[in-house]
Amino acid sequence: MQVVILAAGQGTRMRPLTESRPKPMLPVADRPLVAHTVDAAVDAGASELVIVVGYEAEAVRSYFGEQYRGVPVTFAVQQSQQGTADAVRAASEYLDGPFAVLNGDNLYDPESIETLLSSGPALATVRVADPSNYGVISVEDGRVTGIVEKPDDPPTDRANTGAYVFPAKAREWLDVPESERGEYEITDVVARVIEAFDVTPVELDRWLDVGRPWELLEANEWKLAGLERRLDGDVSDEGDLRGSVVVEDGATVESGVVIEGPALIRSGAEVGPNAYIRGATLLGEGTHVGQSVEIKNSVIMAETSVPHLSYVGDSVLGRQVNFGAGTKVANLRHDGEDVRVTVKGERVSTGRRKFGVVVGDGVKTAINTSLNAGVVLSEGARTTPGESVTRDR
Ligand code: TTP
Repeated sequence: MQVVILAAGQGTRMRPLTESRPKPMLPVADRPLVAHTVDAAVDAGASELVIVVGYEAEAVRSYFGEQYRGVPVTFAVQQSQQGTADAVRAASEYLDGPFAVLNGDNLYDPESIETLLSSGPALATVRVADPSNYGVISVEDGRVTGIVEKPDDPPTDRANTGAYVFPAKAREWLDVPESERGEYEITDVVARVIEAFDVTPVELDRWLDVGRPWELLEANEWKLAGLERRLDGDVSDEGDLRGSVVVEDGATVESGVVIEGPALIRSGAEVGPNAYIRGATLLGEGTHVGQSVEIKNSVIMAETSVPHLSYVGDSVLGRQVNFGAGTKVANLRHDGEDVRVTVKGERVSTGRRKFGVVVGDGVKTAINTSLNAGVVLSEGARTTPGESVTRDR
Protein backbone atom coordinates (compact mmCIF):
# COMPACT_ATOMS: atom_id res chain seq x y z
CA MET A 1 0.00 0.00 0.00
CA GLN A 2 1.15 3.56 -0.72
CA VAL A 3 1.75 5.52 2.47
CA VAL A 4 1.49 9.31 2.54
CA ILE A 5 3.58 10.99 5.23
CA LEU A 6 2.63 14.57 6.10
CA ALA A 7 5.83 16.53 6.68
CA ALA A 8 5.17 19.98 5.24
CA GLY A 9 4.08 21.85 8.39
CA GLN A 10 5.86 24.92 9.73
CA GLY A 11 6.00 23.67 13.32
CA THR A 12 5.35 27.15 14.71
CA ARG A 13 4.67 25.86 18.24
CA MET A 14 8.12 24.29 18.29
CA ARG A 15 10.00 27.54 17.66
CA PRO A 16 12.82 28.44 17.93
CA LEU A 17 13.83 24.79 17.29
CA THR A 18 12.07 24.88 13.90
CA GLU A 19 13.49 28.25 12.87
CA SER A 20 15.87 26.62 10.42
CA ARG A 21 14.75 22.98 10.27
CA PRO A 22 11.41 21.26 9.77
CA LYS A 23 9.86 19.73 12.89
CA PRO A 24 9.88 16.20 11.43
CA MET A 25 13.70 16.40 11.27
CA LEU A 26 14.18 17.13 14.99
CA PRO A 27 16.26 14.40 16.63
CA VAL A 28 14.51 11.61 18.51
CA ALA A 29 17.07 9.09 19.76
CA ASP A 30 19.15 7.88 16.79
CA ARG A 31 17.12 9.35 13.91
CA PRO A 32 14.82 12.23 12.98
CA LEU A 33 11.30 12.22 14.42
CA VAL A 34 9.68 11.45 11.05
CA ALA A 35 11.99 8.49 10.43
CA HIS A 36 10.39 6.57 13.32
CA THR A 37 7.04 6.79 11.54
CA VAL A 38 8.51 6.06 8.12
CA ASP A 39 10.35 3.05 9.54
CA ALA A 40 7.10 1.76 11.06
CA ALA A 41 5.42 2.15 7.65
CA VAL A 42 8.28 0.32 5.88
CA ASP A 43 8.23 -2.48 8.48
CA ALA A 44 4.46 -2.76 7.92
CA GLY A 45 5.05 -3.36 4.19
CA ALA A 46 4.56 0.06 2.56
CA SER A 47 4.95 -0.29 -1.24
CA GLU A 48 5.81 3.37 -1.79
CA LEU A 49 6.35 6.39 0.45
CA VAL A 50 4.78 9.64 -0.71
CA ILE A 51 6.27 12.29 1.56
CA VAL A 52 4.55 15.68 1.50
CA VAL A 53 7.13 18.41 1.99
CA GLY A 54 6.93 22.19 2.09
CA TYR A 55 8.58 24.10 4.92
CA GLU A 56 12.37 23.52 4.82
CA ALA A 57 11.76 20.68 2.36
CA GLU A 58 15.38 20.08 1.44
CA ALA A 59 16.29 18.58 4.82
CA VAL A 60 13.57 15.91 4.44
CA ARG A 61 14.43 15.22 0.80
CA SER A 62 18.11 14.72 1.41
CA TYR A 63 17.53 12.42 4.40
CA PHE A 64 15.24 9.98 2.58
CA GLY A 65 16.51 10.25 -1.02
CA GLU A 66 14.76 8.43 -3.88
CA GLN A 67 14.76 5.06 -2.12
CA TYR A 68 14.56 4.42 1.59
CA ARG A 69 15.32 0.92 2.91
CA GLY A 70 14.49 -0.44 -0.55
CA VAL A 71 11.12 1.35 -0.81
CA PRO A 72 10.64 3.99 -3.55
CA VAL A 73 10.13 7.53 -2.27
CA THR A 74 8.17 10.27 -4.02
CA PHE A 75 8.12 13.84 -2.74
CA ALA A 76 4.93 15.83 -3.18
CA VAL A 77 5.32 19.56 -2.68
CA GLN A 78 2.67 21.49 -0.77
CA GLN A 79 3.30 25.08 -1.80
CA SER A 80 1.73 26.76 1.23
CA GLN A 81 0.66 25.00 4.41
CA GLN A 82 -3.11 25.29 4.20
CA GLY A 83 -4.06 22.21 6.18
CA THR A 84 -3.87 18.45 6.26
CA ALA A 85 -6.50 17.83 3.52
CA ASP A 86 -4.60 20.25 1.31
CA ALA A 87 -1.40 18.30 2.07
CA VAL A 88 -3.01 15.01 0.98
CA ARG A 89 -4.36 16.79 -2.11
CA ALA A 90 -0.76 17.64 -3.01
CA ALA A 91 0.03 13.91 -2.84
CA SER A 92 -3.07 12.69 -4.69
CA GLU A 93 -1.61 12.83 -8.21
CA TYR A 94 0.86 10.10 -7.15
CA LEU A 95 -1.80 7.80 -5.65
CA ASP A 96 -3.52 4.99 -7.52
CA GLY A 97 -5.46 2.87 -5.03
CA PRO A 98 -6.25 2.69 -1.33
CA PHE A 99 -3.65 4.66 0.61
CA ALA A 100 -2.55 5.30 4.18
CA VAL A 101 -1.86 8.71 5.72
CA LEU A 102 0.42 9.23 8.73
CA ASN A 103 1.51 12.42 10.46
CA GLY A 104 5.23 12.98 10.14
CA ASP A 105 5.42 14.59 13.56
CA ASN A 106 3.62 11.87 15.53
CA LEU A 107 5.10 8.79 17.16
CA TYR A 108 2.99 5.67 16.75
CA ASP A 109 3.66 2.27 18.20
CA PRO A 110 5.01 0.28 15.25
CA GLU A 111 2.91 -2.88 15.79
CA SER A 112 -0.32 -0.89 15.55
CA ILE A 113 0.77 0.68 12.26
CA GLU A 114 1.08 -2.85 10.90
CA THR A 115 -2.46 -3.61 12.10
CA LEU A 116 -3.73 -0.34 10.60
CA LEU A 117 -2.22 -0.99 7.18
CA SER A 118 -3.85 -4.42 6.98
CA SER A 119 -7.32 -3.30 8.14
CA GLY A 120 -9.01 -1.89 4.99
CA PRO A 121 -10.48 1.59 5.48
CA ALA A 122 -9.36 2.31 9.02
CA LEU A 123 -8.59 5.04 11.51
CA ALA A 124 -6.21 4.85 14.47
CA THR A 125 -7.47 6.03 17.85
CA VAL A 126 -6.06 6.24 21.33
CA ARG A 127 -7.84 6.53 24.68
CA VAL A 128 -7.08 9.82 26.44
CA ALA A 129 -8.02 11.33 29.79
CA ASP A 130 -9.21 14.66 28.35
CA PRO A 131 -10.55 14.18 24.80
CA SER A 132 -11.81 17.78 24.44
CA ASN A 133 -8.51 18.87 22.85
CA TYR A 134 -8.64 16.25 20.10
CA GLY A 135 -10.75 15.01 17.25
CA VAL A 136 -13.06 12.59 19.08
CA ILE A 137 -14.15 9.34 17.47
CA SER A 138 -17.44 7.51 18.02
CA VAL A 139 -17.58 3.76 17.42
CA GLU A 140 -20.57 1.43 17.10
CA ASP A 141 -20.56 -2.28 16.29
CA GLY A 142 -16.87 -2.23 15.44
CA ARG A 143 -17.01 0.65 12.96
CA VAL A 144 -16.34 4.35 13.15
CA THR A 145 -19.60 6.30 13.17
CA GLY A 146 -18.55 9.85 13.96
CA ILE A 147 -15.71 12.33 14.23
CA VAL A 148 -16.01 15.69 15.98
CA GLU A 149 -13.21 18.26 16.41
CA LYS A 150 -12.37 19.44 19.95
CA PRO A 151 -15.89 19.07 21.40
CA ASP A 152 -16.86 20.72 24.72
CA ASP A 153 -18.77 17.58 25.59
CA PRO A 154 -16.80 14.64 24.13
CA PRO A 155 -18.99 11.67 23.23
CA THR A 156 -16.18 9.15 23.91
CA ASP A 157 -12.58 9.04 25.20
CA ARG A 158 -11.18 7.96 21.81
CA ALA A 159 -8.89 10.56 20.23
CA ASN A 160 -8.05 10.67 16.54
CA THR A 161 -4.30 10.17 15.99
CA GLY A 162 -4.02 11.32 12.38
CA ALA A 163 -3.31 7.81 11.05
CA TYR A 164 -5.70 6.48 8.42
CA VAL A 165 -6.22 4.02 5.62
CA PHE A 166 -8.43 5.59 2.96
CA PRO A 167 -10.26 3.86 0.11
CA ALA A 168 -9.20 5.03 -3.39
CA LYS A 169 -12.52 6.90 -3.69
CA ALA A 170 -11.39 9.37 -0.96
CA ARG A 171 -9.14 11.07 -3.53
CA GLU A 172 -12.32 12.55 -5.02
CA TRP A 173 -13.32 14.05 -1.68
CA LEU A 174 -10.21 16.06 -0.83
CA ASP A 175 -11.72 19.41 -1.86
CA VAL A 176 -13.26 20.18 1.52
CA PRO A 177 -14.52 23.64 2.57
CA GLU A 178 -12.26 25.86 4.65
CA SER A 179 -12.64 25.21 8.39
CA GLU A 180 -13.27 27.80 11.11
CA ARG A 181 -9.53 28.12 11.72
CA GLY A 182 -8.97 28.78 8.01
CA GLU A 183 -7.49 25.39 7.04
CA TYR A 184 -8.53 22.48 4.84
CA GLU A 185 -8.79 19.64 7.34
CA ILE A 186 -8.41 15.92 6.74
CA THR A 187 -11.08 15.26 9.39
CA ASP A 188 -13.67 16.66 6.95
CA VAL A 189 -12.55 14.04 4.44
CA VAL A 190 -12.82 11.36 7.14
CA ALA A 191 -16.38 12.50 7.91
CA ARG A 192 -17.33 11.74 4.29
CA VAL A 193 -15.51 8.43 4.20
CA ILE A 194 -17.30 7.09 7.29
CA GLU A 195 -20.68 7.86 5.69
CA ALA A 196 -19.89 5.78 2.62
CA PHE A 197 -17.57 3.02 3.91
CA ASP A 198 -17.14 0.74 6.90
CA VAL A 199 -14.13 2.25 8.65
CA THR A 200 -12.42 0.07 11.28
CA PRO A 201 -11.15 1.73 14.46
CA VAL A 202 -7.64 0.55 15.32
CA GLU A 203 -6.72 1.26 18.92
CA LEU A 204 -3.10 2.26 19.45
CA ASP A 205 -1.29 1.18 22.60
CA ARG A 206 0.84 4.28 22.54
CA TRP A 207 0.93 7.55 20.62
CA LEU A 208 2.55 10.95 20.96
CA ASP A 209 1.84 14.13 19.04
CA VAL A 210 5.09 16.10 19.06
CA GLY A 211 4.01 19.71 18.76
CA ARG A 212 5.79 21.63 21.54
CA PRO A 213 9.32 21.52 22.91
CA TRP A 214 8.58 19.42 25.99
CA GLU A 215 6.92 16.84 23.75
CA LEU A 216 10.30 16.48 22.03
CA LEU A 217 11.66 15.45 25.45
CA GLU A 218 8.78 12.97 25.83
CA ALA A 219 9.50 11.55 22.38
CA ASN A 220 13.12 11.02 23.36
CA GLU A 221 12.12 9.50 26.70
CA TRP A 222 10.01 6.98 24.75
CA LYS A 223 12.54 6.05 22.11
CA LEU A 224 15.68 6.14 24.30
CA ALA A 225 13.97 3.73 26.70
CA GLY A 226 14.07 1.11 23.92
CA LEU A 227 17.86 1.27 23.43
CA GLU A 228 19.98 -1.79 23.98
CA ARG A 229 23.30 -1.20 25.70
CA ARG A 230 26.15 -0.92 23.16
CA LEU A 231 29.56 0.62 23.72
CA ASP A 232 31.17 1.00 20.29
CA GLY A 233 33.05 4.23 21.01
CA ASP A 234 36.21 4.93 22.93
CA VAL A 235 35.17 4.48 26.58
CA SER A 236 37.65 4.97 29.44
CA ASP A 237 37.99 2.03 31.87
CA GLU A 238 37.56 4.59 34.60
CA GLY A 239 34.09 5.60 33.45
CA ASP A 240 30.96 4.13 35.06
CA LEU A 241 28.24 3.46 32.51
CA ARG A 242 25.07 1.97 34.00
CA GLY A 243 22.04 0.47 32.26
CA SER A 244 21.02 1.00 28.65
CA VAL A 245 23.76 3.33 27.48
CA VAL A 246 24.77 3.53 23.83
CA VAL A 247 28.11 5.09 22.91
CA GLU A 248 28.35 5.15 19.13
CA ASP A 249 31.50 4.46 17.19
CA GLY A 250 33.53 7.66 17.01
CA ALA A 251 32.33 9.00 20.38
CA THR A 252 34.68 9.38 23.36
CA VAL A 253 33.90 8.95 27.05
CA GLU A 254 36.79 9.98 29.28
CA SER A 255 37.69 9.03 32.85
CA GLY A 256 35.49 9.91 35.78
CA VAL A 257 32.31 10.03 33.70
CA VAL A 258 29.13 8.51 35.15
CA ILE A 259 26.27 7.80 32.74
CA GLU A 260 22.96 6.39 33.95
CA GLY A 261 20.92 5.05 31.05
CA PRO A 262 18.94 5.37 29.03
CA ALA A 263 21.38 7.62 27.22
CA LEU A 264 22.64 7.87 23.66
CA ILE A 265 26.05 9.38 22.97
CA ARG A 266 26.27 9.89 19.22
CA SER A 267 29.28 9.64 16.99
CA GLY A 268 31.83 12.42 17.40
CA ALA A 269 30.59 13.40 20.87
CA GLU A 270 33.20 13.94 23.59
CA VAL A 271 32.18 13.45 27.20
CA GLY A 272 34.28 14.23 30.26
CA PRO A 273 36.45 14.00 32.11
CA ASN A 274 34.25 13.95 35.23
CA ALA A 275 30.80 14.53 33.79
CA TYR A 276 27.47 13.10 35.02
CA ILE A 277 24.79 12.21 32.43
CA ARG A 278 21.45 10.83 33.60
CA GLY A 279 17.78 10.47 32.75
CA ALA A 280 16.84 9.98 29.14
CA THR A 281 19.57 12.09 27.55
CA LEU A 282 20.62 12.42 23.93
CA LEU A 283 24.03 13.91 23.17
CA GLY A 284 24.04 14.61 19.45
CA GLU A 285 26.84 14.21 16.92
CA GLY A 286 29.93 16.24 17.69
CA THR A 287 28.69 17.54 21.05
CA HIS A 288 31.10 18.27 23.90
CA VAL A 289 30.17 17.84 27.56
CA GLY A 290 33.13 18.54 29.79
CA GLN A 291 34.53 18.76 33.28
CA SER A 292 32.02 18.88 36.17
CA VAL A 293 28.96 19.15 33.96
CA GLU A 294 25.69 17.42 34.86
CA ILE A 295 23.11 16.81 32.13
CA LYS A 296 19.78 15.29 33.07
CA ASN A 297 16.87 14.24 30.83
CA SER A 298 17.81 16.54 27.98
CA VAL A 299 18.23 16.70 24.23
CA ILE A 300 21.50 18.29 23.19
CA MET A 301 21.68 18.70 19.43
CA ALA A 302 24.74 18.31 17.23
CA GLU A 303 27.92 20.36 17.70
CA THR A 304 26.77 21.95 20.96
CA SER A 305 29.22 22.45 23.84
CA VAL A 306 28.64 22.53 27.57
CA PRO A 307 32.32 22.46 28.46
CA HIS A 308 32.65 23.26 32.18
CA LEU A 309 30.88 23.53 35.54
CA SER A 310 27.29 23.56 34.30
CA TYR A 311 23.93 21.98 35.13
CA VAL A 312 21.38 21.32 32.36
CA GLY A 313 18.11 19.59 33.34
CA ASP A 314 14.96 18.69 31.36
CA SER A 315 16.00 20.99 28.52
CA VAL A 316 16.34 21.10 24.76
CA LEU A 317 19.46 22.74 23.33
CA GLY A 318 19.67 23.33 19.57
CA ARG A 319 22.75 23.02 17.35
CA GLN A 320 26.02 24.85 17.84
CA VAL A 321 25.07 26.26 21.22
CA ASN A 322 27.84 27.14 23.66
CA PHE A 323 27.23 27.39 27.39
CA GLY A 324 29.85 29.50 29.19
CA ALA A 325 31.46 28.04 32.31
CA GLY A 326 29.06 27.94 35.23
CA THR A 327 25.85 28.29 33.20
CA LYS A 328 23.03 26.74 35.25
CA VAL A 329 19.49 25.82 34.30
CA ALA A 330 16.62 25.90 36.82
CA ASN A 331 14.11 23.15 36.15
CA LEU A 332 11.77 23.33 39.15
CA ARG A 333 9.51 26.04 40.58
CA HIS A 334 9.58 26.46 44.32
CA ASP A 335 5.80 26.92 44.44
CA GLY A 336 5.48 23.34 43.14
CA GLU A 337 3.46 24.44 40.08
CA ASP A 338 4.07 22.94 36.66
CA VAL A 339 6.62 24.89 34.61
CA ARG A 340 5.10 27.19 31.97
CA VAL A 341 6.54 28.12 28.60
CA THR A 342 5.46 30.79 26.11
CA VAL A 343 4.23 29.15 22.91
CA LYS A 344 3.14 31.48 20.09
CA GLY A 345 2.77 34.35 22.55
CA GLU A 346 0.74 32.47 25.13
CA ARG A 347 1.84 31.08 28.50
CA VAL A 348 1.19 27.34 28.41
CA SER A 349 1.63 24.78 31.16
CA THR A 350 4.04 22.02 30.18
CA GLY A 351 2.24 19.65 32.54
CA ARG A 352 5.67 18.94 34.02
CA ARG A 353 6.92 19.83 37.46
CA LYS A 354 10.38 19.65 35.99
CA PHE A 355 11.19 21.51 32.83
CA GLY A 356 14.25 23.59 32.08
CA VAL A 357 14.86 25.74 29.01
CA VAL A 358 14.55 25.74 25.23
CA VAL A 359 17.61 27.08 23.46
CA GLY A 360 17.73 27.92 19.75
CA ASP A 361 20.66 27.19 17.45
CA GLY A 362 23.82 29.23 17.88
CA VAL A 363 23.02 30.65 21.34
CA LYS A 364 26.04 31.59 23.48
CA THR A 365 25.73 32.13 27.21
CA ALA A 366 28.42 33.99 29.14
CA ILE A 367 30.02 32.62 32.32
CA ASN A 368 27.79 32.12 35.36
CA THR A 369 24.56 32.69 33.45
CA SER A 370 21.53 31.42 35.29
CA LEU A 371 18.52 30.45 33.17
CA ASN A 372 15.12 30.26 34.85
CA ALA A 373 12.75 27.34 34.34
CA GLY A 374 10.66 27.74 31.17
CA VAL A 375 12.89 30.35 29.52
CA VAL A 376 13.16 30.23 25.70
CA LEU A 377 16.24 31.71 24.01
CA SER A 378 15.85 32.41 20.30
CA GLU A 379 18.48 31.55 17.69
CA GLY A 380 21.77 33.34 18.22
CA ALA A 381 20.79 34.97 21.57
CA ARG A 382 23.59 36.10 23.94
CA THR A 383 23.80 36.64 27.70
CA THR A 384 26.24 38.69 29.77
CA PRO A 385 28.52 37.37 32.55
CA GLY A 386 26.64 36.60 35.75
CA GLU A 387 23.28 37.37 34.17
CA SER A 388 20.09 35.86 35.56
CA VAL A 389 17.69 35.30 32.65
CA THR A 390 14.05 35.17 33.72
CA ARG A 391 12.36 36.21 30.45
CA ASP A 392 12.50 34.86 26.92
CA ARG A 393 14.73 36.63 24.44
P1 TTP B 1 0.15 20.46 12.74
O1 TTP B 1 0.86 19.96 13.95
O2 TTP B 1 -1.28 20.84 12.87
O3 TTP B 1 0.94 21.71 12.12
P2 TTP B 1 2.47 22.00 12.13
O4 TTP B 1 3.28 20.76 12.06
O5 TTP B 1 2.76 23.01 11.06
O6 TTP B 1 2.75 22.65 13.56
P3 TTP B 1 2.28 24.05 14.20
O7 TTP B 1 0.81 23.91 14.49
O8 TTP B 1 3.11 24.11 15.44
O9 TTP B 1 2.61 25.17 13.26
O10 TTP B 1 0.26 19.40 11.56
C1 TTP B 1 -0.12 18.06 11.63
C2 TTP B 1 0.67 17.27 10.61
O11 TTP B 1 0.34 17.65 9.29
C3 TTP B 1 2.14 17.46 10.71
O12 TTP B 1 2.73 16.21 10.40
C4 TTP B 1 2.46 18.50 9.66
C5 TTP B 1 1.44 18.21 8.60
N1 TTP B 1 0.95 19.36 7.85
C6 TTP B 1 1.21 19.45 6.48
O13 TTP B 1 1.90 18.60 5.91
N2 TTP B 1 0.67 20.49 5.79
C7 TTP B 1 -0.10 21.44 6.38
O14 TTP B 1 -0.58 22.34 5.68
C8 TTP B 1 -0.33 21.35 7.80
C9 TTP B 1 -1.16 22.38 8.50
C10 TTP B 1 0.20 20.28 8.48
